[in-house]
Amino acid sequence: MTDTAVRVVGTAGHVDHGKSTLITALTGIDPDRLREERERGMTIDLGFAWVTLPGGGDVGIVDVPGHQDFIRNMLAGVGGIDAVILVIAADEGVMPQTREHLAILSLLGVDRGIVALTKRDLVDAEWAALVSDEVRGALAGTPLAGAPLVEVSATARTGLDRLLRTLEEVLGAAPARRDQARPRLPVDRAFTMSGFGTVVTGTLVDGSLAVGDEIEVVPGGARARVRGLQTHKRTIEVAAPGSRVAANLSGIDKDAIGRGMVVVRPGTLVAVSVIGARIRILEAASGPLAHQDTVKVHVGTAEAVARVSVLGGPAIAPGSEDWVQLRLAEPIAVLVGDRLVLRRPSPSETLGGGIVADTSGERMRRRSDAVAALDRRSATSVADRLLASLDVPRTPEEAGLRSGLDAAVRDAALDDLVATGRAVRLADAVLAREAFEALAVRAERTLALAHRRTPLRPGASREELRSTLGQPPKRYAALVATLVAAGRIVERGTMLALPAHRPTLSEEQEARWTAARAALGRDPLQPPAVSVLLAEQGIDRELLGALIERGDLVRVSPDAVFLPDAVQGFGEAVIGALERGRTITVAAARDLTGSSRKHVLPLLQFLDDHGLTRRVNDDRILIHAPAIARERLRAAVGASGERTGESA
Ligand SMILES: Nc1nc2c(ncn2[C@@H]2O[C@H](COP(=O)(O)OP(=O)(O)O)[C@@H](O)[C@H]2O)c(=O)[nH]1
Ligand SMILES: [Mg+2]
Repeated sequence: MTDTAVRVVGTAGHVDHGKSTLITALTGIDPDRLREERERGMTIDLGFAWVTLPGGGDVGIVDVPGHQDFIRNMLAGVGGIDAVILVIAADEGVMPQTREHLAILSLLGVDRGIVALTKRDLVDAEWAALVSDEVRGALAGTPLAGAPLVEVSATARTGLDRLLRTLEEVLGAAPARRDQARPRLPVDRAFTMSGFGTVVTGTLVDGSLAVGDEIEVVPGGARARVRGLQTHKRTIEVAAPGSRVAANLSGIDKDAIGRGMVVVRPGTLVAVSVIGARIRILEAASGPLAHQDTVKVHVGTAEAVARVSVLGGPAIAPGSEDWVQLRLAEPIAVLVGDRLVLRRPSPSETLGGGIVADTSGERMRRRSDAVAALDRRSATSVADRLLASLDVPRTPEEAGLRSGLDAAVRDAALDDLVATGRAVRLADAVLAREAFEALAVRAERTLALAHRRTPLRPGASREELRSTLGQPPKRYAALVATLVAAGRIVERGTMLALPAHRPTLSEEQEARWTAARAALGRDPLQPPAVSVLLAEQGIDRELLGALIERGDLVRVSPDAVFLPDAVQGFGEAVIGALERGRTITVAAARDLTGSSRKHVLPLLQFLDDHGLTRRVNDDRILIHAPAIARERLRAAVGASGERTGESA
């Protein structure tokens, strides 16, 4: 027993051509499990069986109904299959549902399979050859054109071994099922088993499922846990992508889950009500698909009624294709890249199908905009597809989801886009260069507006800017850092500003400042406290901030400001003294500069803080050579505000 080749095949073909009988002959399991099916001798719903191939691998088989009344069940069954066994009765040959199933397989991208020419016991060799030719003609131009044809009889049990060997060859050439670590189990059956509770079955795609996993059911959002797993009635711990799975779920009622829903890891898939897709209408369709037509959309095991907006013109003629937007009556769980089939409800007919290109739900006002957006999203190059999904910052996972790329391809393409400057990283997210530019320009405009509204303020607060850009904190911080590094905006204390912005004072404020400067200049090393400036000179906090910003004042401590020249002079005096005497005490600094202890303490602390001096017990010593200390002093006095030409 090998677990490596976990494959699923489906049957297809006209009613009564011998599909179910063939599966029973091959597997010993009668796929017609419903009493009604057994009574009527006709498959109504999906049936399931499995068989061990000659080489040892197991293959699951989904048996579908052939009758045209049950095409919807057939569609639910062939979603995740690796290959098809197209069954054609040798006595009847190609019939309407042979062609319809063939068309559906082609729309769903099932391009591997074999033709089983059944009921071979009922015809002679000449007739069989004739029908074979007819079959070749029907397959011509379809993805199954080159499929091997095997003549079998289920009742006489001829050709069965050859059929299995051929099936093994076809499956051997099939690519491994993709594993995107994002399992999806489109549910085809949900039922209760006494002693177990709710069980769902389906063909698992895109990832594996393990016992103990927490899952979510989409749509609906119900949560549950995987209590047990089986494939082909064998109990397993982990189900591999591409396998038939029966999952026993705990914590969920049977009524909360059914065909059409998808079991996923919580939060990895959302249901959508608007789908953008490129749709091809079958050559054999009875008429065009017109704008505003009502159709049935089939994707995975789900189906939904939808209104069609044809985007490129009034209608899509048989044999041609166009973009459409499907507005669904009920949301369904789909991903970009999923195949879908459109049917007309009555008279029942398969119209065509295509690939989901957009699930963003955006409704474009103009058709041309919608077409352009969909063209971009479905662009053939991987990088372009990815880029099209980066119209706003998205995580690699989100971008991959939207562009239908798996992790390895996605990450390589992202690295390339970032390296070539076509995309920009912001924390956990990436966005297209144009989208980044749009954000950058919005940031600049917001700041320009803030500067105009509050000319005195050094800038806008980070929170103000963030609220207009609407980004989560980490991405916003990364955006600001990128713009600062590029010199497009500057940080002014806790504020952000355009580099050219200088706080501008009104005439009246300038007058107040002139008076305050005179007060500060009277005894520059013993200036009035901030509280006094406020009370007596009308220098409020905002004006004070602007003056510091302009470089007219140096903030030495939260409550002490000095004129720049005073700080400069004090610093030079201290450096000079330390050049001569190595250490200086607070008292010595006070006497040297003719200041007071109250003022000298914060000034000395300021020098410490700016890396000129260091405190050793009650003394200060120079950290570096005097030349370096002088340079640091200039920087410290200048850096507490950006010095403008006039005040420097
Ligand atoms: N003589 C003969 N009859 C067959 C063979 N396979 C199926 N049948 C009969 O054809 C009828 C339809 O078969 P069934 O498997 O239900 O067809 P399905 O609708 O394609 O699943 C049944 O009466 C079968 O007994 C076969 O190889 N030879
Ligand atoms: Mg059948």
